[in-house]
Amino acid sequence: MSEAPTPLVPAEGWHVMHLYYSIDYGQWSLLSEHEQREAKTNLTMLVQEIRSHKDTQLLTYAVATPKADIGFMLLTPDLHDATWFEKRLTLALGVDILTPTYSYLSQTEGSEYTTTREQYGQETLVKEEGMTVGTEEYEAKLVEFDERMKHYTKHRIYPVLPDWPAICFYPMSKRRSAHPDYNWYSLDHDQRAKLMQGHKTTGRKYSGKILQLITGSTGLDEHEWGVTLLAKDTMEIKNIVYEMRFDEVSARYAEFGDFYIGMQLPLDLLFERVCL
Ligand code: 76R
Repeated sequence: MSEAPTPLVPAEGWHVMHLYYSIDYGQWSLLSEHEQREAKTNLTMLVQEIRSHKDTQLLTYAVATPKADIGFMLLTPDLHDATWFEKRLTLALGVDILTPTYSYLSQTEGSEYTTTREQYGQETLVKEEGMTVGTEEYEAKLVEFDERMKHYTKHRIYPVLPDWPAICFYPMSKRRSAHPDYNWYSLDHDQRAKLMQGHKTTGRKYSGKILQLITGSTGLDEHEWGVTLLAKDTMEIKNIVYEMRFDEVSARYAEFGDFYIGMQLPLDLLFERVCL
């Protein structure tokens, strides 16, 4: 046997796959009750195996509307593992039961627009909140900021996703039109960073209500980012996406792919939800 392949692990972060399947209920109905039970046990065991793999998370969800029936979000460092898990998930209920209908490959990544300590001090504390540099209040706010950003930066590269019931996924890109006012990539970094300020302010309002993960996909898949939003109420998803449409970065520069809404469920309940 040949040696195991060299791992394909990004220097920083993990690979992420969003996987959507439809169920072939015709094929499923041809299985005996015993075979159906066995198939479900197979998938359950595989999900457990994947979840026990190092640095790996697998979210399982039922998909609302017939765009798909079952969805998985897989986060794992090595692309070999991701692909091996993905093929086995496709086959776990038996050949021809699950048909992939949509998928998206991306990687966790940091952001070049993350607020710096200096920006926060100058723009938010001094300009917006009228504080004086060096005061006790100012310093306390900076300590709070450092703590929050340490958490945020770590979350973007090595996230831990909660089991919140609603999961929304959509891919997006920033516009590259011939018109310079509508070409994100022809703006210089300062202009882009400035535009991102409004986005961050809107985003922070949803802290605690929306858990957002932006993963990068340039060169990996069709769009430039994958947007994953977890929430306890689908209204929060609708609200944040609506509100962000008014931010200049989204209003002027964002282009979106299809939207998928899922309900995170443990497998036994997921099987029931999708009539398996
Ligand atoms: O505080 C900071 O400095 C980090 C703030 C931050 C950055 C840099 C942030 C916060 N985002 C950043 C970058 Mn975001 N985000 C989206 C979408 O539908 C749409 O219109 C856009 C989809 C949502 C819903 C969202 C939510 N964000 C980005 C980027 C650029 C990629 C990069 O980083 O280089 C994109 C494409 C993008 C898209 N964003 C937040 C949110 C929310 C809820 C927050 C607040 C997070 C928090 O503070 O807890």
